Amino acid sequence: MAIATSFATGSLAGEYDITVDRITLETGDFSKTGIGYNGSSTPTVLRFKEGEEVTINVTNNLDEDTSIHWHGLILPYQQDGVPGISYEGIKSGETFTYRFPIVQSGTYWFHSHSGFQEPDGAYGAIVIEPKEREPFRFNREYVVQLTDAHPHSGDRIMRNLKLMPDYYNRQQRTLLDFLDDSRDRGLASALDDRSAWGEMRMMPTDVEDLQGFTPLINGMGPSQNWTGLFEPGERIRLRFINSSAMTYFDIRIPGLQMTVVQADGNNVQPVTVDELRIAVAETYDVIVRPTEDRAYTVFAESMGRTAFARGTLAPRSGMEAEVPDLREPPLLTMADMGMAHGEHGSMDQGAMGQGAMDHGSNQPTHTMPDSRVMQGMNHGTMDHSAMGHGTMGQSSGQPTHIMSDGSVMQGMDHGTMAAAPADPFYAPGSGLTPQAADGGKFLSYADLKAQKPLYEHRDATREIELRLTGNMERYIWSINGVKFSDAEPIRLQYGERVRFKFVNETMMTHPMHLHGMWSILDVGQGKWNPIKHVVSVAPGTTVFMETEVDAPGQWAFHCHLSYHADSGMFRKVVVEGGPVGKSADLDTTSNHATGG
Ligand SMILES: [Cu+2]
Repeated sequence: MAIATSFATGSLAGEYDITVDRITLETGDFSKTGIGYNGSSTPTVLRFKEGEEVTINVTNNLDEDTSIHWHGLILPYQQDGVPGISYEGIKSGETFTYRFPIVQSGTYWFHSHSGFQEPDGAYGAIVIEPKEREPFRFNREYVVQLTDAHPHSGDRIMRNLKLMPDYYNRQQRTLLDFLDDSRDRGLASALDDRSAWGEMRMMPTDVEDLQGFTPLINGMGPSQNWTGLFEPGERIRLRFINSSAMTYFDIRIPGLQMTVVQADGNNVQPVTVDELRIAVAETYDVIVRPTEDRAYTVFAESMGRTAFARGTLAPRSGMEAEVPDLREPPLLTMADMGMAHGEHGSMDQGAMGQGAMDHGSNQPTHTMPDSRVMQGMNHGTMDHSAMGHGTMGQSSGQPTHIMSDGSVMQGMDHGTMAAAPADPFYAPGSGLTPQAADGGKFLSYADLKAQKPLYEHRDATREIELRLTGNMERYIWSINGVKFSDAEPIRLQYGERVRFKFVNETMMTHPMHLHGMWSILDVGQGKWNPIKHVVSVAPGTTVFMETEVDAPGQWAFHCHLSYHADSGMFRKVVVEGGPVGKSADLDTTSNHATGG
């Protein structure tokens, strides 16, 4: 075979050209001017082979600077494509040539790291064929690249969010909802609940802070119905990529189960599910096997249930299957505000703009009055030290979700909690814990195990705590209460194994993305912990990841929600030291970067 020959002679190399252009985006709901690659609103798919030396010439046809970041690829930092950290970016009219070896396989993507070009359409897919045979079989494959196309430009969205953080939240609860609550729960508790949310200056519907978008699959809106063809009985590999600016999707294909075989480009031990949630910037490869001669809907609901992407798998083009309705939007509970675990001592009340909440005076516990731990929490099988719940206040007796004014918080609904199995990646009692549409299996991070560990397992040499913080009222997002423009870089030493502790003190879910090095997500499986490039942290939870610091240079580390990254939830990481001749010549003072 040609590939084998190429490897033998060491000459496998490919050259690729990409132009960055103004394009017109037609979603079926609206049309707007956006940014695309190679003159097209259909995302470009780059196909590489593991071991290949790639040369990619990127020509900027815009009248502004651009950049391309190769999301999830392990490469020299000067090729990473983040203006202000990796390089200066690509000026209007110029061509920048990237050169790097492809040292991995799997599904990845690329996007602009300049301003809001990515939300405006500047994204594409990367598929890398492995050197060795894959541990699963498939007859054909499709890239299924999701995004949340918005009629407003990214710049306009950011301006509006800064003026009015709930500008795009169309699900604010109404008087009618309030009367419903009063009828269901009694007027007093409805009032208490209402005032608690009011004091926190947020809404229980703040699951998505950007609404009004049209989800696309491979550049096509629901009415345009992207379709992938199959022959009944074939195994089809779907490479899901979430290239949204802001939107998590819950994906299902009614009538088909999905066997997850890769997460973020790395093989995982296969797990068969009915539905999965894909965080912004994640990728999941699944295999489906439709046996019937009929169409199936690929249905991806936004996590806040305000919109859906829809595509079709069918034996012949033009076929359609039933399209499900959106489910009821989830409502945040006080558990999502960090009330569900014992991290309150570290909450920065000032930064959260919630001076009225007196966390100090109530012990958040999930211990029943008779001091039994609540059923359904499944603490027995949870590895507390690994999951970071070692500080949970289990012993102090009172089941208190009591506000400072003495009212008991609503929305915790302990009765129904007992029935649902606990998922350590969602705060207990959370309104966000996903459930499969028809009662089937929903993928959890806890299900992900590496097929083949990339690293020898060892204890971390150091722990770094990163509290995810924000001020919803001013639309400022930060880490440890400090936004990027005021922050010192995170300094790592080559050869360390660093354990990152994410404590989400906000009401939003944040997909945290470290460039240049793998993020080993701690699901309590030791050497089998999955290897990822994005780690999603739900409200009120503490999540750990570890990184073998094996890439000298300077890297970006940020929330992948575009408007969170831009408003400050972003850090520069400097890796000091390294093998002789390999350590980077660092500019460790500059702290300027843009984009998500
Ligand atoms: Cu965020």
